[in-house]
Amino acid sequence: MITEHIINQDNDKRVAALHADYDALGEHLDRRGIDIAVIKAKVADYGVAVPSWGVGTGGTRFARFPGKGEPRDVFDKLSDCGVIQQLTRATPSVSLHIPWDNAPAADLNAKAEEVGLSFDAMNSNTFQDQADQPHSYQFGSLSHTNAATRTQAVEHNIACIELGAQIGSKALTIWVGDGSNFPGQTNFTKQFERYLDAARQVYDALPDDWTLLTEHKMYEPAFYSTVVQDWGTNLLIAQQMGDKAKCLVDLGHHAPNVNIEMIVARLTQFGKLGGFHFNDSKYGDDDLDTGSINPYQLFLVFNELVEAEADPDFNPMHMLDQSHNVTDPIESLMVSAMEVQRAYAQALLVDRPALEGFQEGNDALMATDTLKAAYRTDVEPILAMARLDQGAAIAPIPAFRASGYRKAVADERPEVVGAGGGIV
Ligand SMILES: [Mn+2]
Repeated sequence: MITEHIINQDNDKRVAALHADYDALGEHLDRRGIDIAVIKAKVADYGVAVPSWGVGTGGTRFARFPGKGEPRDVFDKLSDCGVIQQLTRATPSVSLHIPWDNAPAADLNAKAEEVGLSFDAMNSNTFQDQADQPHSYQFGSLSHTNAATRTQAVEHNIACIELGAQIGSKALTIWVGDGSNFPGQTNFTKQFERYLDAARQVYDALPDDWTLLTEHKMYEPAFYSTVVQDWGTNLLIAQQMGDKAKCLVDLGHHAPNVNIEMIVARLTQFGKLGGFHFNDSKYGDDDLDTGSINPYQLFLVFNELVEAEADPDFNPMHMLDQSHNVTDPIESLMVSAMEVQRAYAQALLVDRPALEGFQEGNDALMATDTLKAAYRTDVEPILAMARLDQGAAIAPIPAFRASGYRKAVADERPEVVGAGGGIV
């Protein structure tokens, strides 16, 4: 972990300028009828989970280039996630992926306590064969034509729930690679029936206070059809299962130009928005850093979330899910967590009574300008002050680079060649 001294040393260089910027923004927001302290408190309360696999270097279908000091196991991953939380105070929890992160629950709990983290959703893996499993997932898992393969996949999901229950997790995310590569290869209807039947068995094993999250994806690893190809199919699954089943929206899993914020609104309206996998994309499921391509879209998603926030039961899970091929994963995850916070802060600035008035009066220009006025506001002083208040870094990237953490872990962790890449 990084010493407080390193963080304070870097903060000392920036604190005077931050106070000046924060006070100026406070005056500006005050003229708009907004109390900056209220926004800062909400930002400070906000957290986005880090995926354990995100701290390793990802890869593409072409190659994987190992990074320096990559985590060797789940405990190294938790150390790296602890650093992200320490410097940003925006990532209080970690989402584990089983079997990649399999370890005794007591050891996971002890390490999480040591680095100041809790556990978010559990992620099962039935898109990849493990060394000791009798049935292959090459032709699917929960929807496989062979009943024994489906049973094996169901049992794996139940094992994930059992481990999760011992480490304080409250959700299971099922993601499958099931689908087809050729027209005619699979009967769409029978395949989906098999999927629903197997998913039902997992759902029935879920504790009462847990949520089952399913995620849609239109292509990859299957390239002709996937069994959960779009949000419509995903919603059908959640409706078929019951109240504990909800839909996960991965920002990268949509066709180009799809109105994702509207999907968010629809799922919210019917109580089926379970959570997010934040990332960004240019062409397809590129797994690019959150907010790096289309920060306005991210803001519009958060505009819907803030609109729904008034309902106390509305509590979707937020996680980053991206692949880092040319950056230090710790740095990318810190920047991405802050981009999510930024979109949230900007969405909190939307003048909602004014927006509603313009909507009711059919003033399209002023309605959209009301959103833009919030989006144009530079909220960085709010985010930075929220970090400073909590003992984190005003500027996490320079503080991380000054700490020498990456070099220190590179010295003790040998290069990992075969580790799992960024996923789904
Ligand atoms: Mn995802």
